[in-house]
Amino acid sequence: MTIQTVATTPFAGQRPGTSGLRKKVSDYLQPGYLENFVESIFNTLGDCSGQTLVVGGDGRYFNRTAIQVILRMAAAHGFGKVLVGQGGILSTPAVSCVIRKHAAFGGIVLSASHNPGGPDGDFGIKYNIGNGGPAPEKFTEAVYIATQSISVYRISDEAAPDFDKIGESRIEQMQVEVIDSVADYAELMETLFDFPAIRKLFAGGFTMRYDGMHAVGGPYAHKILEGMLGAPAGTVINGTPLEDFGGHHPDPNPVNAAELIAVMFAKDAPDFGAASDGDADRNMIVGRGLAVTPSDSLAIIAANATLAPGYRDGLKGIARSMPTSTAPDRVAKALGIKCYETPTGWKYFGNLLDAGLATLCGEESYGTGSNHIREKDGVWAILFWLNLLAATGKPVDTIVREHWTRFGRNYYSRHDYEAVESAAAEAMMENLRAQLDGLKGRQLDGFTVDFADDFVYTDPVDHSVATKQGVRIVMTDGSRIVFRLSGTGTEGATIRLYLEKYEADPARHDIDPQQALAGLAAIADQLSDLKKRTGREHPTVIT
Ligand code: G16
Repeated sequence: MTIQTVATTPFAGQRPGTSGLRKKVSDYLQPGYLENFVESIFNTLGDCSGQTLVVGGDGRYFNRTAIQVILRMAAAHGFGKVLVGQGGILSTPAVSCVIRKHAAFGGIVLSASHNPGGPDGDFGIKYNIGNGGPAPEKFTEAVYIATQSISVYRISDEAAPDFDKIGESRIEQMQVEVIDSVADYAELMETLFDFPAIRKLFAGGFTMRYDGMHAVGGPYAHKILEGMLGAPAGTVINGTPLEDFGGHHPDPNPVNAAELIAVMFAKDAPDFGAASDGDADRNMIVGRGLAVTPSDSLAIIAANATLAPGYRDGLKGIARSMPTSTAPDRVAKALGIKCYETPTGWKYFGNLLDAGLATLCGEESYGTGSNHIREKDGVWAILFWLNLLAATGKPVDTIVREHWTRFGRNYYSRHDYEAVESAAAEAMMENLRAQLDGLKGRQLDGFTVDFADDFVYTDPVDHSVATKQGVRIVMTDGSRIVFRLSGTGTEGATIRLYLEKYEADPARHDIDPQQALAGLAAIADQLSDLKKRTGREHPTVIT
């Protein structure tokens, strides 16, 4: 069989966003669209000969077709070996784990994460580097530049080998090894958490509901929770990955995981509830009658980290994305360690983790993780909470309330305005930026502005600078209003408004968050003129 050199022309708009190239499936179905992007990745990598690549995805529509193309193109580019998850399945954290364990050159993750799937849904591709983490911006920008001038791509004309059965085969000179999708990941989890204590917890009648949302987390939860940890069958619901996620939006938040929330807020609720997203890197933690915010979850994990065997020696530091609440900062202060504030995007944590500056990382967007891999990790976060529940013997709501009593409560909410007309969203941001210089010291409905800026991040390791990472208005009491445009949407623009208010007094820890934040929401609307500019009276989603 031969390597074909196929003539092609550039597609506009192949610039990776917050996390890879996320587009409608219909975009990816255009002849050459996928090939152009993959060719640009390989060309940006340079000499790939003899190298090992990891490939897998969340099982959404087009996953299998994309893997076949990638295998044929990897063979044409001289890769020595590709490790593929059985059936094309690998969660995003599992890709990171496999890259690291097998010292691979890098990996390709096929997922649009929490975005809906199916022929009318979304698809995505992301390249991860040898440390197991998302490629940094300088790489993704180089890929984008390559997509703009591409004229040919190289591909083997041999059919891609079957990747449903574990085993080895070849395409051209390249070895294709189909691996168990869960084994390497499960083995790593066992080194981090007290599995015997969690097994004992389940054996004692502890009940849990894990919602796989018909996404890739299901196989991992089946094997680890019901298999290795002895949780009763039925603990995992919606545990079979489907190409369209059963028509649902696989985003583990109280809005999209409403089924789980209903179970956890019922009278006979299980002790613990959890969910993960399309590619199983996000997580939601729910106790009886209480959904834990991602920012609180990170803070609580950090405050109790030494209860888990893998973190017994303590933390080097914590890192959170800028819009994430400052709850983890309070824990870092108490622990005498640093809390880094990065732009949104897991890629910004990579250097901090590699340099040993941070051990735990987290984001408001239901992402939590640590230095065990270089992606956020939904199942890991759920296991951390199980370890915590087993070690303390306390229920989720007691752990959360005790945390608030000790550190204070950071009321927090995100308001999303989806599929807004892009020009209107951009104009709103520009108008906010234009006001920033005049805001310092201004009195706004009982708050005084401490400072206002458009977040700029200088990486402490490689000193790269990321600008325009979100407009923030910070009050003298630490309350914050943050505006930014999402980098993961596929339709128009998504405006994200993040609201945070700190409350130290335990007597005031039971207010409805939307009520606690209503004053800040009104100020945000007044400053941005959001309703008038977008024509939207209400957010599309409130989490
Ligand atoms: C990705 C990134 C996260 C980010 C999230 C939302 O997550 O990895 O770092 O917080 O998108 O980003 P945005 O606010 O720009 O939409 P995922 O789970 O979608 O890969």
